[in-house]
Amino acid sequence: MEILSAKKILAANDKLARDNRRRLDEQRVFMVNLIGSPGAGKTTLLERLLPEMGCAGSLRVVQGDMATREDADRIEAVGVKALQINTENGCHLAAHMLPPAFEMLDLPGADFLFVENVGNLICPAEFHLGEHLRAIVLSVPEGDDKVRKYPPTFATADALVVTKTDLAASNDFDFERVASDLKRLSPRAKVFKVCAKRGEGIRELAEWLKERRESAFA
Ligand SMILES: Nc1nc2c(ncn2[C@@H]2O[C@H](COP(=O)(O)OP(=O)(O)OP(=O)(O)O)[C@@H](O)[C@H]2O)c(=O)[nH]1
Ligand SMILES: [Mg+2]
Repeated sequence: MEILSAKKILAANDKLARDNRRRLDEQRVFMVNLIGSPGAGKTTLLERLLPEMGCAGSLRVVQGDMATREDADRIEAVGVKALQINTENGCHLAAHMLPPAFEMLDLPGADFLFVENVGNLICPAEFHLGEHLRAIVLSVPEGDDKVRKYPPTFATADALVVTKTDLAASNDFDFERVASDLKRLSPRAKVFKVCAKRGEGIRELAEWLKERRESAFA
């Protein structure tokens, strides 16, 4: 009997991710995959970031959650077209889930597609979606040891967005330690410190994402 190994499943996912990427490139839509633990502040970040990105009509969001459409509702409340994917028992999004979302979100004409992956710091890392950029979201209350304790995930980061910086003092959060752990795993990754509650650090992140899109499609 033939065994379908995890390696083969990932290879099949990678192929579909490449197909997604080709389609996004053709349509000049820059896809950002946001990965982080449940409650890291991903949706709150998007609620503040999207209005900083410019024209709402040029933005699309896919929300991955096991259940509910609450996150998509939150995004639509800031005026951006969003689609909720419910994975039911699934702990991550996978590349095959994206093409139906592309259709439903009317992708041509968009500049950015943000994907908020299912809240999980481990499983989404291996499943590429065809994204141009991967941002790992780490909130201060999770602790400053997480980068070195979950290396496979952080090794794939193009950006690390540290959220809830208003809680740094009460959590003895060591930003320098986080940055040096990340440098070993993903030297290319840029670090952003963000407090969505106060709107701090959001503009810098928005500007950088726009620059990244411009250079990707130059
Ligand atoms: N203190 C503080 N709390 C925040 C900040 N950003 C988000 N939160 C809170 O963190 C909690 C989780 O925020 P969400 O944005 O829903 O987190 P999430 O990562 O989208 O969660 P899932 O989608 O369930 O994985 C909420 O109670 C937010 O109000 C912040 O900058 N500071
Ligand atoms: Mg969320």
